[in-house]
Amino acid sequence: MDRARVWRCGGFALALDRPLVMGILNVTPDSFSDGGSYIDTDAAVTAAIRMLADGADIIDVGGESTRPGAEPVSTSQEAGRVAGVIAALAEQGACVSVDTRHAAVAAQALDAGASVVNDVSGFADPEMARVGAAGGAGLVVMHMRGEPRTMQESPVYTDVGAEVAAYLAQQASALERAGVARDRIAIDPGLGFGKTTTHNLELLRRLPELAALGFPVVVGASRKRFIGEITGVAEPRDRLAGSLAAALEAVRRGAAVVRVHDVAATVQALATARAMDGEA
Ligand code: HH2
Repeated sequence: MDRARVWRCGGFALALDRPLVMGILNVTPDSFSDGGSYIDTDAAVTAAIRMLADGADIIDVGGESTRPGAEPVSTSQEAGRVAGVIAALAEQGACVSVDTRHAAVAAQALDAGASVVNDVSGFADPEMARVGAAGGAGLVVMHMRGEPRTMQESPVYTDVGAEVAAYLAQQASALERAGVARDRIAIDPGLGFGKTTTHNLELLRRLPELAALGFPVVVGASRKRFIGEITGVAEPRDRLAGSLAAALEAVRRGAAVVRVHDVAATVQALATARAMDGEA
């Protein structure tokens, strides 16, 4: 790996010489594994501060559940859920990401101090690309097939690895053409977004192909349904061991950032794996 690389996210230059941990903060009543826990701003900020103390590099704040079958919320509702939390965390000096598909929400989040825009729809909306390009935020370009409400109905690919890689390369190039510096862009295969368990596993096996595109690769496997399908663990909160295995294997195959619910456990697992490789 090129050890001098950084991912530029607003005022942060995040060094990519070790895997980064993005802690998930869902300020929603209905997210698949932690919905309802942090709907109150103070509780959300307290949870995020705990994640930062546990070693999170970025806090990813979301105000709309994108779980399969989720109903959309209005952008004003979504922005209202996230803006106060983002402002409070940015004020504390945290690198904050906003997990949104909506340009109006991204714009308000950036005004509130977010340093990253994480778009599960891959900046396909020209307005989202315009908001993302303006200013210096880091951008996570994720692959999704279809819409959250319908995406799991019957996803079909000829070659999921090649199709996801081609899409991400195309979206990243479009952002570069819109004026986004290359070192602001990260890519994400979007595990579970219009993918079966077989597709997710193939994407995890083929992460080196995504890493070879030259952008930091973000992987979000934490507590997802495919881990439940592999292990028979129905309750998302009980999928920590599977989530840790997925995070470690993703990093071993080239992921630069892991998006996780359980920050302390993930930091501990990554530190142990790195020590085994003789890295500090
Ligand atoms: N997964 C979810 C949401 N946002 N963003 C990126 N970049 N990558 C992911 O894999 C990803 C994501 C879904 O997980 P979660 O936020 O826990 O649940 P919900 O969608 O219900 O909020």
